Amino acid sequence: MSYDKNNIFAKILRGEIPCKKIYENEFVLSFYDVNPQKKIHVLVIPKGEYIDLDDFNNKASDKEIVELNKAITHVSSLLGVRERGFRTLTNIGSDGGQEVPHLHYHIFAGEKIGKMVS
Ligand code: DGP
Repeated sequence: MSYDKNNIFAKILRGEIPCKKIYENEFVLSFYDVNPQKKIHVLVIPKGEYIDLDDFNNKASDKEIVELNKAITHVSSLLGVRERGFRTLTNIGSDGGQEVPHLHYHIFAGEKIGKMVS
C-alpha cells in the first residue's frame, strides 16, 4: 500500500483544513481529535508521509522516530496530564481499527480511561 497524499491528516499538515493545534515543531504536529472519545483526546502525528507505525519504523530516520516519541511526552506535559496519567495508542491497519492512513498516536486523558481493549 502506498501513502495516500489526500488523507485527512495530510490535508491538515498542508493547512488545507483547520485543526485545533496544541504543539508543532519541524517533525511533528499535535492537535485535538475532532471526535473525542475521552475528556481529553489529542493526536500526535509525524510531518513525514508514513502510513502507520510499521511504515514509520521501516522508513523514518532515527531523528524522526526520537522526535515523535519525545513529542508524546512534551504534549502530555503541555496538557498537564503527566501526574494523573494518560493512555497513548496507535492503531495499525484494519484489524487495529485504523481509519486515517497517516501514522498518529492518540493521547487519552482527563478521566479514568478504563478497559485496555473491548
Ligand atoms: P484511527 O481510528 O486510529 O485512525 O483514528 C482516527 C482519528 O482521527 C479519529 O479519532 C477521529 C480523528 N479525525 C478524523 N478526521 C479528523 C479531522 O478532520 N480532524 C481531527 N482533528 N481529527 C480527525
